[in-house]
Amino acid sequence: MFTGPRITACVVALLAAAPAAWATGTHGAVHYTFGSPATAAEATRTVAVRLTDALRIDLDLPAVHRNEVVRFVVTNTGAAPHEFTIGDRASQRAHAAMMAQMPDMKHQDDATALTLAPGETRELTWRFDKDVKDFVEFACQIPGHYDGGMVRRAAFVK
Ligand SMILES: [Cu+2]
Repeated sequence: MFTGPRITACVVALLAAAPAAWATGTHGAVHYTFGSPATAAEATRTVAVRLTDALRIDLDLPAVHRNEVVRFVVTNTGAAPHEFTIGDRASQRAHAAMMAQMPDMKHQDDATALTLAPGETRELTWRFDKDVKDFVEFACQIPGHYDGGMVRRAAFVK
């Protein structure tokens, strides 16, 4: 069983905001409806991602396949902070609602989200081991960015 990052304020808030989309297990464990955290060493694929001030997420990932482990190497090429979050439609909507309430929220201990300063490069590795309806969603949840188009989708292939 995954017993990784402790539950963060962000995740706790999401649990409150969207109880149907999230479920807790034993103490300290976080379970996601759209996959599981993984390590870079487990990756079966590496994808470069660029976040830009034009509110674009540049990545070449039209589809993810079930059980693929993808290492995202994310660079913020802009002059403003950006985020890279992974989820499904429901979780991204819940995250957007949270960020509207707490716009300064950071995600240091959240396995599904990176907050990147200008010029920064960080990594996130994700195992797509749970069926996602229709598509996986990648988004920047800094207020105004998601609505400005800072979202990309990848089809989920079973
Ligand atoms: Cu952004």
